[in-house]
Amino acid sequence: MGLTVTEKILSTHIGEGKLEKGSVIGLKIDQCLTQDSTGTMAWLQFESLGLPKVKCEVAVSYVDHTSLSFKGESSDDHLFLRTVAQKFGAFYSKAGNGVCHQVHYERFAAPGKTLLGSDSHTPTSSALGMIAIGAGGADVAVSMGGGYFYTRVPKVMKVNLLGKLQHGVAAKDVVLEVLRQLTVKGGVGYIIEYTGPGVDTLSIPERATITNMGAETGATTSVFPSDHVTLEFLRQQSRERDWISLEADADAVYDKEITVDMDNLEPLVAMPGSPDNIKPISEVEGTPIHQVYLGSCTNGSYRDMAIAGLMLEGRRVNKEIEVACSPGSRQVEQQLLEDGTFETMVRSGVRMLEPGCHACIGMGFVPGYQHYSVRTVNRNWLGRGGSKDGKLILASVEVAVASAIAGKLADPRKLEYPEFQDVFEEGFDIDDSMILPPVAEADASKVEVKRAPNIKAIRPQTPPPASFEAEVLLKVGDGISTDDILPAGSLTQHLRSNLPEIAKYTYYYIDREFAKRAEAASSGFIIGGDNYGQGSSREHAALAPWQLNIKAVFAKSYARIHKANLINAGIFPFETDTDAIDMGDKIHIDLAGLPTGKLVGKNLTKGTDIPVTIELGQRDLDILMCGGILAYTRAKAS
Ligand code: MIC
Ligand code: SF4
Repeated sequence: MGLTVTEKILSTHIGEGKLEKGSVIGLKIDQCLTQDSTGTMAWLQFESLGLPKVKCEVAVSYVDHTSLSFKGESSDDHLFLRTVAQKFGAFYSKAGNGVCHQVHYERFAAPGKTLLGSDSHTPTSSALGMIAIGAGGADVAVSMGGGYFYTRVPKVMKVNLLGKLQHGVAAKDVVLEVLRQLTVKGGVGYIIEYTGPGVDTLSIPERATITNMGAETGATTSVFPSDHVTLEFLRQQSRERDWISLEADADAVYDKEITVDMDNLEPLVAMPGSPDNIKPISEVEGTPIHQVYLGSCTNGSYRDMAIAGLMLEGRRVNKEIEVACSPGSRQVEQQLLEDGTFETMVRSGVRMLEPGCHACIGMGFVPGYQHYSVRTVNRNWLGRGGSKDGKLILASVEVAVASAIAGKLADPRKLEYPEFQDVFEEGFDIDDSMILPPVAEADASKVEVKRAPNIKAIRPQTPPPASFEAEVLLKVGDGISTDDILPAGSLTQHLRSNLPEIAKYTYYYIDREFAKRAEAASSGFIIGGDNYGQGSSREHAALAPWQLNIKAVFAKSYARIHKANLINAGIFPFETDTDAIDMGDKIHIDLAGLPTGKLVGKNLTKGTDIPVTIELGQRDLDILMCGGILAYTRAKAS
């Protein structure tokens, strides 16, 4: 039987367990990445392992989420991240060098390798035929230290790509179509693998848009083969030595298959509220808008920006709206300067920002009350843009620019503009001067890790009692995202290394009293619905409730990364039908049945039983019984 690309890479990286669907394996990790908003926690946890240096082949500490340092605490975080990288043998990508995923696939991603990153869009690098997975900072810390990444062997879903993208239709529309078919839950438990004749027609930046936003389906990652297109891209980056050919065998077997026919695809948008709230442009054309934002790790490539330039040549953005753009990386920015696109953009009225995450995470360019903002980013939940009042529409660069010109949602197929030609096809003058290489081992020991007072150590994790009895302190519905649990943006971004402070913003937009209520109680529970904790890898969304004494979450189902983060934080992720449980109910649950995965809680307020399940591997169970991954790692070491 033939193998998929996924199986080929996983089979060469199994460190523990067997490659059988659903069973837990320990995966060897070749490369690791961290960024500034999850990185301080990841590196603090790495330090607590007591190792002299990172053990994976490549580790990179990026600064992109807080690159403009709206608060001094962020500059303190950057200094910590630089010195800790230098001490322990990692690369450091400075503020202004770009979004981690864009820089990583340009400068480090390599076919056949594995990458673990403390950011949910780490799968972007899988565009080059690698298995790149997002995880919580604790898991990344362990893999930086040479430890395996434990995960269940996912099923493999084939996306059969047919045809070729037509004028005005983009790779973003391919992934929006995948989201339309799968929804934000349809990828859970899968690695999505792209095959079929259409693959050949897509460049690496287009593939990266697709693998990036595949994260929104809940999939572990999305992977493309490594072919002649991959080789060409690596040649442009002067990295052809990293290339290997990697394709699925003709008789490879998949667990599920869907088809996207690019010949007949129309531009799509995700309307406010959720990345799977998909509408064809023809249905929503004419919707008035206030803002357009171009950039992010989804659409920040040279190709994306150059297309924006081609569409804007000889045109101006509509006078009534604001348009801003941040290139994905400094390499992209330099290319835009060299080919003249930067000037075209500025002349047309686009406000050019430095490379980084910026508006995508609500760090600037926050939409006003009930304002529609068209963005080329990947997420549009309530509060995502930095205020709960803005309405975010996700779109391709083509739709965003056509809308910027029209001042309302517009169909790019109706606009004439030249086809994209890559003027850097032969290669580009590579400048890595904003990536500091690892410090030589002899000098590394002399580096002092700089820690400002805002960088607070995590309080000790303690083993759970034999049973819990506590009140439901919050009940929420289906699809709660990590942005709901712990909002991003300028409100909290500078507090990422200060758990006691950032915890005060837990569920800030949903229930402003929650944090105070939880802090006052010595223990408590949260009740959730389906796909609880979807979205980012933000382990603060688990650590902040832990800081507030939350002992367990009862939900109908969980998103993969958040469930792992809850376990790492020592919070029990129980699964149950939560409809009959209400806020204020008192629940008793005995943990004796834990190893069987089946327990019965008691709703003391209602006098009813609550049958719960909890799916745990042996390692998960051990982590929970130690009180969290830090306590577990320490116990193992001693
Ligand atoms: C995001 O896009 O939600 C983030 C901000 O990049 C997060 C990480 C974080 O919270 O820092 C992610 O995707 O994991
Ligand atoms: Fe940054 Fe946005 Fe990408 Fe997250 S999704 S890494 S905030 S650009």
